[in-house]
Amino acid sequence: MKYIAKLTSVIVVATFSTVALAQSVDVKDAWARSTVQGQKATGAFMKLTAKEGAKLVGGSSPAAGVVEVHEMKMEGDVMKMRAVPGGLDLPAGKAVELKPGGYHVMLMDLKAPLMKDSTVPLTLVFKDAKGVESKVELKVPVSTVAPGPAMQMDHSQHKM
Ligand SMILES: [Cu+2]
Repeated sequence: MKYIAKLTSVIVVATFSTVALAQSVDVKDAWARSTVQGQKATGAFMKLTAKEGAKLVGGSSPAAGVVEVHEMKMEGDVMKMRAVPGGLDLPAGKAVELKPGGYHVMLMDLKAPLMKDSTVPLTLVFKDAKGVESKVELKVPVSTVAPGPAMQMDHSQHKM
């Protein structure tokens, strides 16, 4: 119950788009896919721009037992996903998009379903070229499809 109270108070702070507290990596358009009862894993998606270049090496969330950086790839005609070895490269100044069907932040061992229109706290861990770690704390909006300008629904479902 304590956890829920905490969540409610931070929602007030979070604005419509995700607010990143660190300056080194810019996070835009973050969202996490909602889950149903019994579902143990889901993905979080966003656009990341590292001004000086960095790597997304991991994350954590009070809502999930395990957070990993994943990629999806077609192998033959099977879609497979796996942890990105060594982390996801973020070239300096270039926006890298994490999206359904591609790179994503995988939330596993979920403690409760992620309800549509709620938010999930997510901490991303980055490493710069010198190997120095930095963290970005997010309140990621939970949605069934990628939120976006106008009606992008058809497109986002296509990409799955
Ligand atoms: Cu995954």
